Amino acid sequence: MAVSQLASTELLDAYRSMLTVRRFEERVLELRRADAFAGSIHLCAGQEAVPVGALAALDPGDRVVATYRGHGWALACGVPLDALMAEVCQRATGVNGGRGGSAHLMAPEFGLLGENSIVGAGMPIGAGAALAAQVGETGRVVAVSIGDGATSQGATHEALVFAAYRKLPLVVVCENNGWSEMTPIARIVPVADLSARVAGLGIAGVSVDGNDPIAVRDAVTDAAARARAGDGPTFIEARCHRLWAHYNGDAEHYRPAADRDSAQAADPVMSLRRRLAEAGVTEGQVAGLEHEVAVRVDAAARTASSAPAPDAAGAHAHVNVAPAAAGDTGEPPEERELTYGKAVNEALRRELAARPEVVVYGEDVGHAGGIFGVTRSLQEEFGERRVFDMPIAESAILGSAVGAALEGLRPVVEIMWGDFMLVALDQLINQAANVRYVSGGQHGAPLVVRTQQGATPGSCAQHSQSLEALLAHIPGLRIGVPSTPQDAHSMLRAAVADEDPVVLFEARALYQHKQKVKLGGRREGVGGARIRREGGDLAIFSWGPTVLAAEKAANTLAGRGIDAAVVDLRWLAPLDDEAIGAAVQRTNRVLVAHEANLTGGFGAEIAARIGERHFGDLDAPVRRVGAPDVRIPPTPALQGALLPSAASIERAAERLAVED
Ligand SMILES: Cc1ncc(C[n+]2csc(CCOP(=O)(O)OP(=O)(O)O)c2C)c(N)n1
Repeated sequence: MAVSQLASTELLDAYRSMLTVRRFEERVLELRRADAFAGSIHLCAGQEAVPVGALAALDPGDRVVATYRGHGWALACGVPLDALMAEVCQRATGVNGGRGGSAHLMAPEFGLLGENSIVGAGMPIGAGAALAAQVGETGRVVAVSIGDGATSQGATHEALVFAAYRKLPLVVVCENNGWSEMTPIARIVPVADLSARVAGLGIAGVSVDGNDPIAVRDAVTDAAARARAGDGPTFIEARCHRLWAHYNGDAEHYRPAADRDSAQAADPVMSLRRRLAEAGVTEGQVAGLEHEVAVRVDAAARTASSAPAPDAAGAHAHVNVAPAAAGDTGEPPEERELTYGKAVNEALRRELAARPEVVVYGEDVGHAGGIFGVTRSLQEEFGERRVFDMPIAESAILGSAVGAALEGLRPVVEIMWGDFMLVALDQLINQAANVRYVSGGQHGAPLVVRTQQGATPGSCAQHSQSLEALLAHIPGLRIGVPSTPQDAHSMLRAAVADEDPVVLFEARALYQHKQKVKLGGRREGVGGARIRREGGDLAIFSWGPTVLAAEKAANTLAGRGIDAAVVDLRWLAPLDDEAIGAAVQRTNRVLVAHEANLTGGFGAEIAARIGERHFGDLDAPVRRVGAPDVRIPPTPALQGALLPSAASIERAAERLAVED
């Protein structure tokens, strides 16, 4: 549309919004320089036309995922000036009570699912929110803002592959400001149009003038229409300039003066001001608007800088909510003999039947029913919309679960082998685990990750690890390690009821184990150890497949007059400290047995807790049995020399029973 054809009110609205962003960023920089708050800030001066243009094209119910350079997106979403300024200034009155700050704030109530300090990480989250829109048929569109540098990220690529495959209602707005921190994008990426990078993915790509809010609005309007029509994602490259440094402490020693000059010359706020005059808006009108914006932003800055810091007493709060309590499934109780794998399948089937918000997905999970057959027949029963295959893209699997959970789905996703989670840990540790804390308890990411782990004959070093301690280290995650068909079933059902992210490490070695499994009736809560064997001489704490070895060892020891209790801890987070304490009090001797290697294994945590809480009660130090600190070879003869077994547990317990 030619300038003269644009209504002056439309231009004035855009000018007001862009100027608000610019003034906001100026005040933020001043406040930071005055030490009104701490840390780095990444300001969006020069890029205001992108969020303002994009939001002009979106509907009120649509969603936005932004980056650390996201103040403009937050303002365009309608996050109130005062609450936003206070958050940037790390105040109690901030939109997240000072827990998000400039780079990691969120306001889903205004459609802003969050900023992100991890480059590219918002992409899978946005794809997950788009998945929720598609599954829930809400008609919503999700816009994700990324930088040019983020186009090289694996998470970005994975999310695009996923969005193209599922035709998700996703609009990616790539703000190409020419710089990836201190490196020009042109030096890294050998294509002039970043939008060309998505052509091979089957995604529509366009490049537009990101200095022009109307051009951005029009591109997003087309993309949103395509998304709402079910035609899938669009990638929009909005070419713009970074007017200021990458962050407040950046002296830009690497940036040629000419580049800075061209950014100044293209200043979108000044350009739009000139266009206002061409469209017949008087200088008086413009000056009035500018005064009004300055007054509002200055007031927000004043209010924020005099607002109180968050109360330090609350610093511990909102890591998790209380674990899911026991409840009633509403299903008639019954008992069936099931394998461990089938018990998981039955839990998924019942959750899919009971809760329309449950979706189940992962690699080979849909049509084929999983490489171990655990999800077999679920797609036939519940349809391709709720049970589906994923690309080989673990960041997309885990990250989309975060976005989908934020938007009301209950994703239960499968990571085929625990070892594969390592390629996508960002989405669990930096994303899922953070949501509740950063939002001051206002939002959560209730999702379940099922995976399987451990060594079996022939499994190589990249398919054998026991990684539970790695994730149990992360505040915000719940970790379960079921050792029986019953627990594989019950713990999964409890996990789906939980309001926080749960990772369940199933035991591949046990998938064919059979047991009578109680189904329906009462649903367990999350947490709680299980006493597998009573005993007064010593207590063996264990979890996962090692519990079986511990039981076998205890039975043998009983024949020799040593009475060992076996406690299956089941949940490492939340950990059943009461059960640990009770077993310590009864026996005064503790052995921890796990398959993972010892250094930094979860046994070390248990030993430390017992040391801190029960030191005077112990008759001997806490002893541990686990793999030595080596890699796991596939060869059974070598595995046998490394992995804990009933025999090694038995030997350790026998020594411990007589230790002074
Ligand atoms: C995964 C990850 N790698 C590196 C960084 C450090 N880092 C922060 S911003 C940035 C530049 C990103 O450039 P771009 O995507 O173009 O966005 P812009 O900063 O220009 O908005 C880098 C490398 C990070 N935060 N996350």
